[in-house]
Amino acid sequence: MQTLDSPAVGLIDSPEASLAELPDFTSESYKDAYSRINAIVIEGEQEAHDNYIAIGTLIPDRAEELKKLAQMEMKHMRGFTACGKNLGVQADMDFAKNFFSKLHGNFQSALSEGKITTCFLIQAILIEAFAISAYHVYIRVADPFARKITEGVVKDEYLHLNYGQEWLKANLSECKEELIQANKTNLPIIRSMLDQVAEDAQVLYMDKEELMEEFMIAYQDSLTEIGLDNRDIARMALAAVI
Ligand code: PL3
Ligand code: FE2
Ligand code: FE2
Repeated sequence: MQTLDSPAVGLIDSPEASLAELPDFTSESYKDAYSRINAIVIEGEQEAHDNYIAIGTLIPDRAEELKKLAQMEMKHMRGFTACGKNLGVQADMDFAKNFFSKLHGNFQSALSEGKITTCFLIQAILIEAFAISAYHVYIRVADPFARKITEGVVKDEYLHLNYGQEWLKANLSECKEELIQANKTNLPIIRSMLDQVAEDAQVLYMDKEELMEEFMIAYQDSLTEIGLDNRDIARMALAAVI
């Protein structure tokens, strides 16, 4: 275990992390955990790309805008692929595909039924809030190469969250019931994904409670923006714990 006195310890200069200890990015245990987490992020960015293109087929007059979001996701995917390469890690893509399979299946069913609200909730709210929380926590403990990339990515993810938010807000009166139902089905899946990744995340010095806290902030802020009141939001958030 490195200590602050150890010469190998890296200190980063952002204020909130100025005294934080960083993991040993070259250790086998770090690389092993990273092979799964890196794959999750690569797969998540790829699926986000596909999902925005797919939502564009349901709202053709928004297809151009959605294509721009999708292109950003491809750029994110390439960035995170480079992060893995930089550490000499081979991403475990089979693991990642399985990790996303439930959410992927639910998105595909919603898509085939033309349920735009459910598609936006899954991709633009739940997945983006999950990504934002993970990237915020990761930035504090990432290697310098990955930190730079992740800082660029997280700004884009807010644009994506906002995009979904704006659509849901504009359509709230017609979509509220579907939104609540879709949340009830899919928030527990996000919760279990977080549980599944927690052990590997800890190896990267990413704390589970911190991840949950960041997620709840992004998620609740976004529901507020959409126009839901505190009681609705509390009810919706409860789906994560019961
Ligand atoms: C949408 O733009 C992106 C979707 C990606 C979802 C990622 C979830 C990440 C969970 C694991 C936390 C690790 C973060 C570390 C980054 C290398
Ligand atoms: Fe992304
Ligand atoms: Fe995104």
